[in-house]
Amino acid sequence: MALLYAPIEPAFAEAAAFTDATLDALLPKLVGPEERLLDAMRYATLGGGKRLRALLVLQSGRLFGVDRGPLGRVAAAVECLHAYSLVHDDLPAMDDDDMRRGKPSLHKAYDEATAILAGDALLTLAFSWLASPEAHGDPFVRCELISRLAAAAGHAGMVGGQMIDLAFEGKKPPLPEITRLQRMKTAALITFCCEAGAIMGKVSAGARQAMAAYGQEVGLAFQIVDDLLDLEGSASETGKDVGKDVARGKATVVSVMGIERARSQAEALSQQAIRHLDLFDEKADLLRAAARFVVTRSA
Ligand code: GRG
Repeated sequence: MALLYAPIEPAFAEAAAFTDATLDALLPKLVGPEERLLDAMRYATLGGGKRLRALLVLQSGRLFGVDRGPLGRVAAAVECLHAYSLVHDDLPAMDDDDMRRGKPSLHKAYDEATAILAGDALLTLAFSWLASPEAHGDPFVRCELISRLAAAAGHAGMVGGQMIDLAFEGKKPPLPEITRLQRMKTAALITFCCEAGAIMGKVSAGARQAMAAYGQEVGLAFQIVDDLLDLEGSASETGKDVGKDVARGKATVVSVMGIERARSQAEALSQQAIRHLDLFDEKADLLRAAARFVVTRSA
């Protein structure tokens, strides 16, 4: 039977408010002939999204006693990069989605050229925030954050996973290949979020490894539930069109295993994630609750 942890909603609300305020302060102000681009960057990043990645950065850092200011900057950087991935993912050449976070996708609200440029600018801006001394006083830590995030987001992570996702459309790849794709596309960035606090706290290799293992399982469970919500959820709750995976012939854990086995698999991953936190005390309870959240969420 699943253990009950403290409610996670207040931590999500706090992560969202803190991240929005940090993003608002860090994003460029609307000036000059490039104002349309800057406005689009704000449209993509502010006032929406669950802020799961920010929450994971903030809670992993809290576990290791990292200061809130630097954590806020790293959380904002991850959400900025995540927003880029959603903007590009929604483009007609990618998943071709008209709705995101309950409002028109960026290319619908603006235009495709602006969406491509805003995504590019958000991606690069995220790294500049990590390069600042305000992200961490130790330049070696900043370099580690930058190189780990680059690995998670690039060809061996999110972008590579997206390429495989597109290549698998209409095909029936074996389950291990789908799992590899989901590790890259979704779990790599979520793993970075969970490792970030350990990197910033300069903790032992064992503690960092536990956080990375936790992030992997949470990331995979999150993607399985995302695919389940695409099949069974509603557009009003998820804030985006549903039923797209079947329509596009997407290869997912759900398409291979079926709904019930996929749900059990997500549940098992959540339990496994929680076990990776066994070496931490009750300070990790919100992370334990986050692992429950990813498999019980409806949006
Ligand atoms: C480089 C042209 C170009 C495109 C890249 C990087 C990329 C396109 C796509 C990334 C793949 C991607 C969007 C994976 C999806 C992961 C996922 C389930 C995202 C939804 O995350 P939520 O539900 O979103 O946390 P919110 O809105 O709550 O932040």
